Amino acid sequence: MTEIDDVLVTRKIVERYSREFQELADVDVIIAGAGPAGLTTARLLAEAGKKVLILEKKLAPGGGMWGGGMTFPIVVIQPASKHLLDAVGIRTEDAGDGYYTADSIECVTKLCAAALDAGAKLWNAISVEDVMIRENRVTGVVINWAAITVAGLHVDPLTLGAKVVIDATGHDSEICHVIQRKAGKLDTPSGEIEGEKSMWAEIGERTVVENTREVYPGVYVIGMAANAVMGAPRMGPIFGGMLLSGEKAAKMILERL
Ligand code: 48H
Repeated sequence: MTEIDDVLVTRKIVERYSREFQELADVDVIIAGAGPAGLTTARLLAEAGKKVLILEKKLAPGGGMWGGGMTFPIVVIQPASKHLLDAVGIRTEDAGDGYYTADSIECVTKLCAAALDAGAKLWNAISVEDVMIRENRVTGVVINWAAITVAGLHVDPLTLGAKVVIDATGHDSEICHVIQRKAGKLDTPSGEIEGEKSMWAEIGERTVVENTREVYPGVYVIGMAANAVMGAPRMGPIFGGMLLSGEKAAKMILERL
């Protein structure tokens, strides 16, 4: 058996991380947020051969999907989005009345595994705190360790370049907020973030797909963030719209890359 040298363990980790950091300093698509919408887009873009980097500020990917409905680990989806679960081997149950259910833990783990298997890279514990803008177009993101942000330390960040940036940060729509603060106008009815409306699943599920769009040159908003930015309702523990939003964004982005 090989002897384990503690310092060599350190070297192996730093060696690989530095190599990967160099390779991924400039990519086709950066996705901020590893919830169901971000993971679905990541898989589809990576399957199409794009260089995709997902940045997630928490340790665990999955966003709001782990907890199902009020921590009952079950989600509901509608038939129109079932193909996006089938594609990654997530088992669904026909619950009658036009609803399917799925285990939320199985959903998160398989959506994530499928994105990685397709070639997307995911870095956790990294926050996207700002964007780079050149000639009224976003050309990349500004990142910091999430632990630094949480500790409130004054540490200057680093930057990563991307042809397209996706705001998949959920309810908080953090990337759009940064753009609004720093660049002004977004492609929304008022030119500003409209704000999320209260629960109405039927409307919210439809609008989350309609609202998936390029909201500023070089930036797409998807998933719950799309409804938050466009002034549409939340929808509770129904996740099909998140997956369909991810699918729509991938199609739109592939048409231009
Ligand atoms: C890096 C960040 C940053 C940042 C946040 O919330 P999510 O699961 O987002 P979606 O859109 O894929 O799914 C929404 C769904 O989970 C949900 O909340 C629903 C359906 N709600 C309905 C209702 O009525 O409440 O994932 C977003 C991810 C999270 O993991 C965040 O930690 C991460 O984005 N994130 N990552 N940099 N600045 N901000």
